[in-house]
Amino acid sequence: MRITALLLLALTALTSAVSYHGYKVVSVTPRTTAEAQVLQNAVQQLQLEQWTHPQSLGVPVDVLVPPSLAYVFLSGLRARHIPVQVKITDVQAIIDEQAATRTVSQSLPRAFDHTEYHSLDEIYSILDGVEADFGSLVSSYIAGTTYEGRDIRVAKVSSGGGDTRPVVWIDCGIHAREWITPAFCQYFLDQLTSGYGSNSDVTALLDTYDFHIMPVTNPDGYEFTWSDDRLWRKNRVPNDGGCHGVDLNRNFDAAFGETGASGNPCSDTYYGTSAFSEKETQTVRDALGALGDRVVMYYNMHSYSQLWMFPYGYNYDLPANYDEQNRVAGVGVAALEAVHGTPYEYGPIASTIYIASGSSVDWVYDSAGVQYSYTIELRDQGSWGFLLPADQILPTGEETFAGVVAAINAI
Ligand code: 0X9
Ligand code: ZN
Repeated sequence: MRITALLLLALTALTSAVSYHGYKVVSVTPRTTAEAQVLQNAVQQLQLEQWTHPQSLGVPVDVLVPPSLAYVFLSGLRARHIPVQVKITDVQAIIDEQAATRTVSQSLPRAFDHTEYHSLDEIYSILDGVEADFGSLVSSYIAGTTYEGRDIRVAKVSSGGGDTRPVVWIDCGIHAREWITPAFCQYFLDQLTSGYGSNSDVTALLDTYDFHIMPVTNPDGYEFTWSDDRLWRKNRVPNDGGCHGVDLNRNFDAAFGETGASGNPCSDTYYGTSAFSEKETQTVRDALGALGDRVVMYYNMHSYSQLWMFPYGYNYDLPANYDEQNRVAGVGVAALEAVHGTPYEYGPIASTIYIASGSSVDWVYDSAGVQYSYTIELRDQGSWGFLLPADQILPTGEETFAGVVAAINAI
Protein backbone atom coordinates (compact mmCIF):
# COMPACT_ATOMS: atom_id res chain seq x y z
CA MET A 1 0.00 0.00 0.00
CA ARG A 2 2.60 2.48 1.16
CA ILE A 3 4.94 1.50 -1.62
CA THR A 4 2.23 2.12 -4.22
CA ALA A 5 1.57 5.56 -2.76
CA LEU A 6 5.26 6.40 -2.80
CA LEU A 7 5.62 5.14 -6.33
CA LEU A 8 2.69 7.26 -7.43
CA LEU A 9 4.24 10.27 -5.78
CA ALA A 10 7.55 9.66 -7.48
CA LEU A 11 5.82 9.25 -10.83
CA THR A 12 3.87 12.47 -10.37
CA ALA A 13 7.12 14.25 -9.59
CA LEU A 14 8.75 12.83 -12.72
CA THR A 15 5.95 13.99 -14.99
CA SER A 16 5.61 17.29 -13.13
CA ALA A 17 3.63 19.58 -15.35
CA VAL A 18 4.36 23.25 -15.81
CA SER A 19 2.15 25.21 -13.42
CA TYR A 20 0.61 28.62 -14.09
CA HIS A 21 -0.52 28.97 -10.49
CA GLY A 22 -1.21 32.64 -9.82
CA TYR A 23 -0.35 33.70 -13.38
CA LYS A 24 -2.57 36.48 -14.67
CA VAL A 25 -3.65 37.58 -18.11
CA VAL A 26 -3.64 41.35 -18.06
CA SER A 27 -5.04 43.44 -20.86
CA VAL A 28 -3.43 46.84 -21.25
CA THR A 29 -4.81 49.57 -23.49
CA PRO A 30 -2.25 52.21 -24.43
CA ARG A 31 -3.89 55.33 -25.88
CA THR A 32 -0.79 57.22 -26.98
CA THR A 33 2.57 56.23 -28.45
CA ALA A 34 4.15 57.24 -25.15
CA GLU A 35 1.88 54.81 -23.27
CA ALA A 36 2.63 52.10 -25.82
CA GLN A 37 6.33 52.70 -25.23
CA VAL A 38 5.91 52.37 -21.47
CA LEU A 39 4.14 49.06 -22.02
CA GLN A 40 6.84 47.80 -24.41
CA ASN A 41 9.57 48.72 -21.94
CA ALA A 42 7.77 46.93 -19.12
CA VAL A 43 7.21 43.80 -21.21
CA GLN A 44 10.87 43.75 -22.22
CA GLN A 45 12.35 44.49 -18.83
CA LEU A 46 10.17 41.99 -16.99
CA GLN A 47 10.50 39.50 -19.88
CA LEU A 48 6.76 38.98 -20.07
CA GLU A 49 4.99 36.96 -22.72
CA GLN A 50 2.81 39.17 -24.89
CA TRP A 51 -0.14 37.26 -26.34
CA THR A 52 -1.58 39.83 -28.72
CA HIS A 53 0.14 42.56 -30.74
CA PRO A 54 -2.45 45.04 -32.02
CA GLN A 55 -1.04 47.75 -34.25
CA SER A 56 -3.46 50.51 -33.35
CA LEU A 57 -3.65 52.53 -30.17
CA GLY A 58 -6.74 52.07 -28.03
CA VAL A 59 -6.84 48.31 -28.63
CA PRO A 60 -6.08 46.04 -25.65
CA VAL A 61 -2.77 44.16 -25.52
CA ASP A 62 -2.87 40.84 -23.63
CA VAL A 63 0.13 39.97 -21.45
CA LEU A 64 0.81 36.84 -19.38
CA VAL A 65 2.16 37.91 -15.98
CA PRO A 66 3.70 35.58 -13.38
CA PRO A 67 2.55 36.23 -9.80
CA SER A 68 5.96 37.50 -8.69
CA LEU A 69 5.82 40.33 -11.26
CA ALA A 70 2.11 41.17 -11.07
CA TYR A 71 2.46 43.92 -8.50
CA VAL A 72 5.34 45.76 -10.16
CA PHE A 73 3.73 45.47 -13.61
CA LEU A 74 0.25 46.57 -12.58
CA SER A 75 1.28 49.33 -10.21
CA GLY A 76 3.74 50.76 -12.74
CA LEU A 77 1.06 51.04 -15.40
CA ARG A 78 -1.58 52.32 -12.98
CA ALA A 79 0.80 55.00 -11.70
CA ARG A 80 0.98 56.28 -15.28
CA HIS A 81 -2.82 56.06 -15.64
CA ILE A 82 -2.59 53.50 -18.42
CA PRO A 83 -5.82 51.44 -18.51
CA VAL A 84 -5.22 47.89 -17.28
CA GLN A 85 -7.67 45.09 -16.69
CA VAL A 86 -6.89 41.71 -15.15
CA LYS A 87 -8.78 39.37 -17.47
CA ILE A 88 -7.73 36.11 -15.84
CA THR A 89 -6.62 36.15 -12.20
CA ASP A 90 -5.30 32.60 -12.05
CA VAL A 91 -4.48 30.83 -15.31
CA GLN A 92 -3.84 27.50 -13.57
CA ALA A 93 -7.24 27.59 -11.88
CA ILE A 94 -8.87 27.76 -15.31
CA ILE A 95 -6.65 25.00 -16.72
CA ASP A 96 -7.52 22.79 -13.72
CA GLU A 97 -11.20 23.60 -13.89
CA GLN A 98 -11.36 22.80 -17.59
CA ALA A 99 -9.49 19.52 -17.07
CA ALA A 100 -11.75 18.55 -14.16
CA THR A 101 -15.04 19.19 -15.96
CA ARG A 102 -14.03 17.10 -18.93
CA THR A 103 -15.90 13.82 -19.15
CA VAL A 104 -13.31 11.09 -19.48
CA SER A 105 -14.39 7.86 -21.07
CA GLN A 106 -12.54 4.59 -20.77
CA SER A 107 -12.35 3.89 -24.47
CA LEU A 108 -11.21 6.05 -27.35
CA PRO A 109 -14.05 7.79 -29.22
CA ARG A 110 -14.87 6.66 -32.76
CA ALA A 111 -17.23 9.46 -33.78
CA PHE A 112 -17.17 13.25 -33.77
CA ASP A 113 -17.87 14.98 -30.49
CA HIS A 114 -17.72 18.76 -30.43
CA THR A 115 -18.57 19.13 -26.75
CA GLU A 116 -14.98 18.51 -25.63
CA TYR A 117 -11.44 19.08 -26.76
CA HIS A 118 -9.71 15.85 -27.73
CA SER A 119 -6.20 14.52 -27.27
CA LEU A 120 -4.15 13.43 -30.27
CA ASP A 121 -4.99 9.76 -29.70
CA GLU A 122 -8.66 10.62 -29.51
CA ILE A 123 -8.58 12.73 -32.66
CA TYR A 124 -6.86 9.96 -34.62
CA SER A 125 -9.27 7.39 -33.23
CA ILE A 126 -12.20 9.57 -34.29
CA LEU A 127 -10.62 9.83 -37.74
CA ASP A 128 -10.37 6.02 -37.92
CA GLY A 129 -14.00 5.68 -36.89
CA VAL A 130 -15.17 8.21 -39.44
CA GLU A 131 -13.14 6.53 -42.17
CA ALA A 132 -14.84 3.27 -41.32
CA ASP A 133 -18.28 4.91 -41.40
CA PHE A 134 -17.82 7.05 -44.51
CA GLY A 135 -15.31 4.89 -46.35
CA SER A 136 -16.14 6.09 -49.84
CA LEU A 137 -15.95 9.75 -48.87
CA VAL A 138 -13.04 9.99 -46.40
CA SER A 139 -9.64 8.40 -46.51
CA SER A 140 -6.73 9.50 -44.45
CA TYR A 141 -3.06 9.27 -45.22
CA ILE A 142 0.08 9.68 -43.17
CA ALA A 143 1.82 12.68 -44.69
CA GLY A 144 4.83 12.60 -42.39
CA THR A 145 6.26 11.70 -39.01
CA THR A 146 7.42 14.02 -36.23
CA TYR A 147 10.72 14.12 -34.37
CA GLU A 148 9.13 12.07 -31.57
CA GLY A 149 7.73 9.59 -34.07
CA ARG A 150 4.11 10.63 -34.19
CA ASP A 151 2.10 10.49 -37.40
CA ILE A 152 1.08 13.66 -39.15
CA ARG A 153 -2.20 12.68 -40.76
CA VAL A 154 -4.28 14.25 -43.49
CA ALA A 155 -7.95 13.46 -44.03
CA LYS A 156 -8.90 13.54 -47.68
CA VAL A 157 -12.58 14.12 -48.37
CA SER A 158 -13.57 13.44 -51.95
CA SER A 159 -16.80 12.37 -53.60
CA GLY A 160 -15.00 11.11 -56.71
CA GLY A 161 -13.13 12.49 -59.68
CA GLY A 162 -10.07 10.27 -59.26
CA ASP A 163 -7.78 12.84 -57.67
CA THR A 164 -8.20 15.38 -60.44
CA ARG A 165 -10.47 17.92 -58.78
CA PRO A 166 -9.28 21.26 -57.40
CA VAL A 167 -8.22 21.01 -53.79
CA VAL A 168 -8.95 23.13 -50.74
CA TRP A 169 -6.33 22.57 -48.03
CA ILE A 170 -6.90 23.29 -44.35
CA ASP A 171 -4.28 22.80 -41.65
CA CYS A 172 -5.00 23.15 -37.94
CA GLY A 173 -2.91 22.92 -34.80
CA ILE A 174 0.37 24.33 -36.14
CA HIS A 175 0.62 26.10 -32.75
CA ALA A 176 0.16 23.56 -30.00
CA ARG A 177 -1.84 25.61 -27.49
CA GLU A 178 -4.42 26.85 -29.99
CA TRP A 179 -6.80 24.00 -29.16
CA ILE A 180 -9.81 25.48 -30.92
CA THR A 181 -8.11 24.88 -34.29
CA PRO A 182 -7.91 21.05 -34.25
CA ALA A 183 -11.47 21.20 -32.90
CA PHE A 184 -12.44 23.33 -35.90
CA CYS A 185 -10.83 20.90 -38.36
CA GLN A 186 -12.89 18.11 -36.76
CA TYR A 187 -16.06 20.16 -37.04
CA PHE A 188 -15.30 20.92 -40.68
CA LEU A 189 -14.75 17.23 -41.44
CA ASP A 190 -17.99 16.39 -39.66
CA GLN A 191 -19.96 18.89 -41.74
CA LEU A 192 -18.50 17.59 -44.99
CA THR A 193 -19.07 13.92 -44.21
CA SER A 194 -22.51 14.22 -42.64
CA GLY A 195 -23.69 16.80 -45.19
CA TYR A 196 -22.78 15.02 -48.40
CA GLY A 197 -25.97 13.78 -50.02
CA SER A 198 -28.21 15.48 -47.47
CA ASN A 199 -27.16 19.14 -47.53
CA SER A 200 -27.30 20.61 -51.02
CA ASP A 201 -24.54 23.19 -50.40
CA VAL A 202 -22.14 20.60 -49.05
CA THR A 203 -23.03 18.17 -51.83
CA ALA A 204 -22.37 20.78 -54.51
CA LEU A 205 -19.11 21.72 -52.83
CA LEU A 206 -17.90 18.13 -52.66
CA ASP A 207 -18.90 17.46 -56.25
CA THR A 208 -16.55 20.27 -57.26
CA TYR A 209 -13.65 20.19 -54.78
CA ASP A 210 -11.56 17.71 -52.85
CA PHE A 211 -10.57 18.69 -49.32
CA HIS A 212 -7.29 17.80 -47.67
CA ILE A 213 -7.49 18.49 -43.95
CA MET A 214 -4.56 18.18 -41.55
CA PRO A 215 -6.19 18.31 -38.10
CA VAL A 216 -2.98 18.43 -36.05
CA THR A 217 0.02 19.87 -37.89
CA ASN A 218 2.17 19.83 -34.73
CA PRO A 219 1.38 16.52 -32.96
CA ASP A 220 4.39 16.54 -30.57
CA GLY A 221 3.58 20.04 -29.39
CA TYR A 222 -0.13 19.29 -29.10
CA GLU A 223 0.56 16.18 -27.05
CA PHE A 224 2.84 18.24 -24.80
CA THR A 225 0.03 20.72 -24.11
CA TRP A 226 -2.00 17.79 -22.76
CA SER A 227 0.77 16.21 -20.69
CA ASP A 228 3.06 18.98 -19.50
CA ASP A 229 2.43 22.56 -20.52
CA ARG A 230 -1.01 23.73 -21.62
CA LEU A 231 0.49 26.92 -23.07
CA TRP A 232 3.26 25.37 -25.20
CA ARG A 233 3.37 26.82 -28.74
CA LYS A 234 6.25 25.31 -30.78
CA ASN A 235 7.10 21.75 -31.77
CA ARG A 236 9.25 19.69 -29.35
CA VAL A 237 12.53 19.27 -31.15
CA PRO A 238 15.57 19.62 -28.83
CA ASN A 239 17.65 22.65 -29.77
CA ASP A 240 21.33 23.34 -29.14
CA GLY A 241 21.68 24.79 -25.66
CA GLY A 242 18.86 22.84 -24.06
CA CYS A 243 15.68 24.67 -25.03
CA HIS A 244 13.02 22.85 -27.01
CA GLY A 245 11.00 23.70 -30.03
CA VAL A 246 10.86 25.57 -33.32
CA ASP A 247 7.98 27.90 -34.17
CA LEU A 248 6.69 26.07 -37.24
CA ASN A 249 5.05 29.24 -38.51
CA ARG A 250 8.48 30.84 -38.80
CA ASN A 251 10.19 27.85 -40.44
CA PHE A 252 8.84 28.12 -44.00
CA ASP A 253 11.04 29.38 -46.82
CA ALA A 254 9.52 32.83 -47.19
CA ALA A 255 11.91 35.59 -46.09
CA PHE A 256 13.20 32.97 -43.66
CA GLY A 257 14.92 34.32 -40.55
CA GLU A 258 14.06 37.94 -41.17
CA THR A 259 11.82 40.37 -39.26
CA GLY A 260 9.29 39.07 -36.74
CA ALA A 261 11.07 35.83 -35.92
CA SER A 262 13.81 34.95 -33.46
CA GLY A 263 17.18 33.22 -33.74
CA ASN A 264 17.11 32.44 -30.02
CA PRO A 265 16.30 28.74 -29.54
CA CYS A 266 14.52 29.55 -26.28
CA SER A 267 12.20 32.09 -27.89
CA ASP A 268 8.58 31.24 -28.68
CA THR A 269 9.15 32.50 -32.24
CA TYR A 270 12.45 30.62 -32.84
CA TYR A 271 12.74 30.07 -36.60
CA GLY A 272 14.95 26.97 -36.48
CA THR A 273 18.33 26.14 -37.98
CA SER A 274 17.22 26.62 -41.60
CA ALA A 275 14.09 26.97 -43.67
CA PHE A 276 12.16 23.68 -43.61
CA SER A 277 14.48 22.24 -40.96
CA GLU A 278 11.44 20.67 -39.27
CA LYS A 279 9.61 17.45 -40.06
CA GLU A 280 6.26 19.19 -39.74
CA THR A 281 7.00 21.99 -42.20
CA GLN A 282 8.63 19.51 -44.60
CA THR A 283 5.46 17.47 -44.39
CA VAL A 284 3.20 20.40 -45.28
CA ARG A 285 5.56 21.39 -48.10
CA ASP A 286 5.70 17.88 -49.55
CA ALA A 287 1.99 17.13 -49.17
CA LEU A 288 1.12 20.37 -50.97
CA GLY A 289 3.82 19.63 -53.53
CA ALA A 290 2.26 16.23 -54.23
CA LEU A 291 -1.07 17.93 -54.94
CA GLY A 292 0.66 20.40 -57.28
CA ASP A 293 -1.44 22.99 -59.04
CA ARG A 294 -4.68 21.33 -57.99
CA VAL A 295 -4.51 23.34 -54.75
CA VAL A 296 -6.67 26.43 -55.29
CA MET A 297 -7.17 27.56 -51.72
CA TYR A 298 -5.15 27.23 -48.54
CA TYR A 299 -6.14 27.81 -44.89
CA ASN A 300 -3.69 27.92 -41.97
CA MET A 301 -5.71 28.02 -38.75
CA HIS A 302 -4.72 29.82 -35.55
CA SER A 303 -6.23 31.39 -32.47
CA TYR A 304 -6.94 33.89 -31.08
CA SER A 305 -8.08 37.44 -32.12
CA GLN A 306 -10.83 36.94 -34.76
CA LEU A 307 -8.88 37.90 -37.87
CA TRP A 308 -8.98 36.66 -41.46
CA MET A 309 -5.66 37.39 -43.13
CA PHE A 310 -3.62 36.86 -46.31
CA PRO A 311 -0.10 37.74 -47.59
CA TYR A 312 2.16 39.31 -46.96
CA GLY A 313 3.36 38.66 -43.46
CA TYR A 314 7.06 39.22 -44.10
CA ASN A 315 6.69 42.83 -45.22
CA TYR A 316 4.08 45.47 -46.03
CA ASP A 317 4.02 44.71 -49.76
CA LEU A 318 0.64 43.75 -51.13
CA PRO A 319 0.25 40.55 -53.16
CA ALA A 320 -0.27 40.99 -56.91
CA ASN A 321 -3.85 39.76 -56.53
CA TYR A 322 -4.55 41.84 -53.42
CA ASP A 323 -7.97 43.03 -54.64
CA GLU A 324 -9.13 39.50 -55.28
CA GLN A 325 -7.86 37.95 -52.05
CA ASN A 326 -9.27 40.89 -50.13
CA ARG A 327 -12.67 40.55 -51.82
CA VAL A 328 -12.94 36.84 -51.04
CA ALA A 329 -11.82 37.42 -47.44
CA GLY A 330 -14.58 40.01 -47.15
CA VAL A 331 -17.16 37.51 -48.40
CA GLY A 332 -15.91 34.94 -45.88
CA VAL A 333 -15.99 37.37 -42.98
CA ALA A 334 -19.49 38.60 -43.83
CA ALA A 335 -20.81 35.03 -43.89
CA LEU A 336 -18.97 34.18 -40.67
CA GLU A 337 -20.29 37.23 -38.83
CA ALA A 338 -23.85 36.53 -40.00
CA VAL A 339 -24.02 33.28 -38.01
CA HIS A 340 -23.45 34.46 -34.43
CA GLY A 341 -22.49 38.11 -34.85
CA THR A 342 -18.85 37.44 -33.97
CA PRO A 343 -16.88 40.47 -35.22
CA TYR A 344 -13.87 39.82 -37.45
CA GLU A 345 -11.36 42.02 -39.20
CA TYR A 346 -9.62 41.10 -42.42
CA GLY A 347 -6.60 42.24 -44.40
CA PRO A 348 -2.94 41.49 -45.14
CA ILE A 349 -1.05 39.92 -42.23
CA ALA A 350 1.60 42.63 -41.83
CA SER A 351 -0.84 45.51 -41.43
CA THR A 352 -3.54 43.51 -39.62
CA ILE A 353 -1.46 41.73 -36.96
CA TYR A 354 2.31 42.14 -37.26
CA ILE A 355 5.30 41.37 -39.46
CA ALA A 356 6.19 37.70 -39.31
CA SER A 357 8.70 36.06 -41.63
CA GLY A 358 8.89 32.38 -42.56
CA SER A 359 5.16 31.78 -42.25
CA SER A 360 3.20 29.21 -44.16
CA VAL A 361 0.71 31.45 -45.99
CA ASP A 362 3.47 33.54 -47.55
CA TRP A 363 5.33 30.45 -48.72
CA VAL A 364 2.15 28.87 -50.05
CA TYR A 365 1.30 32.02 -52.01
CA ASP A 366 4.81 32.82 -53.25
CA SER A 367 6.25 29.37 -53.88
CA ALA A 368 3.33 26.97 -54.14
CA GLY A 369 1.49 29.54 -56.24
CA VAL A 370 -1.85 29.19 -54.45
CA GLN A 371 -3.86 32.30 -55.27
CA TYR A 372 -6.09 32.22 -52.18
CA SER A 373 -3.82 31.74 -49.18
CA TYR A 374 -5.47 32.53 -45.86
CA THR A 375 -4.64 32.39 -42.19
CA ILE A 376 -7.48 32.77 -39.72
CA GLU A 377 -7.21 33.63 -36.04
CA LEU A 378 -10.32 32.06 -34.51
CA ARG A 379 -12.14 33.06 -31.28
CA ASP A 380 -11.98 34.85 -29.01
CA GLN A 381 -10.63 38.36 -28.44
CA GLY A 382 -8.91 37.55 -25.18
CA SER A 383 -11.60 36.85 -22.59
CA TRP A 384 -10.28 33.30 -22.52
CA GLY A 385 -7.66 33.42 -25.25
CA PHE A 386 -5.96 30.06 -25.72
CA LEU A 387 -8.16 28.64 -22.91
CA LEU A 388 -11.37 29.07 -24.91
CA PRO A 389 -14.01 26.94 -23.15
CA ALA A 390 -15.18 23.79 -24.90
CA ASP A 391 -18.75 25.08 -25.13
CA GLN A 392 -17.48 27.50 -27.78
CA ILE A 393 -16.28 24.71 -30.10
CA LEU A 394 -19.71 24.37 -31.70
CA PRO A 395 -20.48 28.06 -32.34
CA THR A 396 -16.90 28.61 -33.52
CA GLY A 397 -17.25 25.66 -35.86
CA GLU A 398 -20.60 26.83 -37.19
CA GLU A 399 -19.54 30.37 -37.99
CA THR A 400 -16.12 29.47 -39.38
CA PHE A 401 -17.56 26.70 -41.54
CA ALA A 402 -20.06 29.20 -42.99
CA GLY A 403 -17.25 31.67 -43.65
CA VAL A 404 -14.92 29.21 -45.34
CA VAL A 405 -17.70 27.74 -47.50
CA ALA A 406 -18.84 31.21 -48.58
CA ALA A 407 -15.25 32.12 -49.46
CA ILE A 408 -14.82 28.96 -51.55
CA ASN A 409 -18.08 29.65 -53.34
CA ALA A 410 -16.91 33.18 -54.10
CA ILE A 411 -13.87 32.13 -56.17
O1 0X9 B 1 2.39 34.67 -34.96
C1 0X9 B 1 1.78 33.84 -35.62
O2 0X9 B 1 2.30 32.91 -36.20
C2 0X9 B 1 0.29 34.00 -35.77
N1 0X9 B 1 -0.32 34.48 -34.60
S1 0X9 B 1 -0.45 33.48 -33.32
O3 0X9 B 1 -0.88 34.27 -32.18
N2 0X9 B 1 -1.58 32.44 -33.60
O4 0X9 B 1 0.78 32.82 -33.14
C3 0X9 B 1 0.06 34.98 -36.88
C4 0X9 B 1 -0.26 34.24 -38.10
C5 0X9 B 1 -0.41 35.16 -39.22
N3 0X9 B 1 0.85 35.52 -39.69
C6 0X9 B 1 1.46 34.83 -40.66
N4 0X9 B 1 0.94 33.74 -41.14
N5 0X9 B 1 2.56 35.34 -41.11
ZN1 ZN C 1 -0.91 30.53 -33.90
